[in-house]
Amino acid sequence: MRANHVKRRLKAGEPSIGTWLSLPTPESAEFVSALGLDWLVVDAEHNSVDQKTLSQMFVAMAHSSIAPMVRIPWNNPEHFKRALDAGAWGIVVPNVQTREEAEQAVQAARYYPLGSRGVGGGRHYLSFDTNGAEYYEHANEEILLVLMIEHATGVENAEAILSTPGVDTCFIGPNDMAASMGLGLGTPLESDKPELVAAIKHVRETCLKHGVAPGIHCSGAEGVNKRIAEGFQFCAMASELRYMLGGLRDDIATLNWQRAEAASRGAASSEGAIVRY
Ligand code: 3PY
Ligand code: MG
Repeated sequence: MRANHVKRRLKAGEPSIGTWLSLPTPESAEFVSALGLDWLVVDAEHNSVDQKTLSQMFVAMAHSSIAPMVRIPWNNPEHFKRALDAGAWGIVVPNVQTREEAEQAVQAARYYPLGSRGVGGGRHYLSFDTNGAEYYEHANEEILLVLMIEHATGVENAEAILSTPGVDTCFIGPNDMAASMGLGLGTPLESDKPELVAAIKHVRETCLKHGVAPGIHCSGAEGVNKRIAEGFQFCAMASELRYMLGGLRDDIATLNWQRAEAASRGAASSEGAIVRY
């Protein structure tokens, strides 16, 4: 059975870097999986990724050494079951705000005796390059459970959430966190607004207290470097969509012809016109 290198790195206190997949296509997943990142998270929370597309994206990543993960749409056992049975090595759970929600996520992510994940079907064992028996024996140890704290209530309850047995990693969503604190929808991911900085620091320190690897979404490589220097480990560099749009936009802006015409049509020329991450 393949070992989950992301889980091992995080347990050893090392950083592990990946990106988000926002485009619901196996082709882009395959291209990005060849770039040498540690992991990819298919974002099924904010994009039109259905169950079949998710499975096909995991299949497309399988010949690389990347860890295939998913952010499920919500903390609902059905999403866990189907994503794990499709072969996920890690599950990112949006917006966990209470201890009860954290416990519910652990229950859904782990087989008996740690949880109540349903036993059956899928291509889960193929994803770890093993057989069913070995998968069932080791799935609880190999699968990375990542709970997101991205709401002011989650920050208040960080102690209760992060002390829940079975939680491996906490991932901060700066956009939702800033929005829930009334700081606006356009707050940059690496904002220096004092309330946001204090909330992020509190969650990171609470992670360390409970042996949970702290993670956060970053706007790109510079943001990742900054967050790793602060002590974050599980860091996401934006998404493939943001890089695609950003690169194309920058090149369009250097064209001698068409630039004025594009601008007159209101084409994306400002940072605000590119996706948030
Ligand atoms: C947020 O910033 O709210 C996120 O969910 C990032 O993944
Ligand atoms: Mg969010």
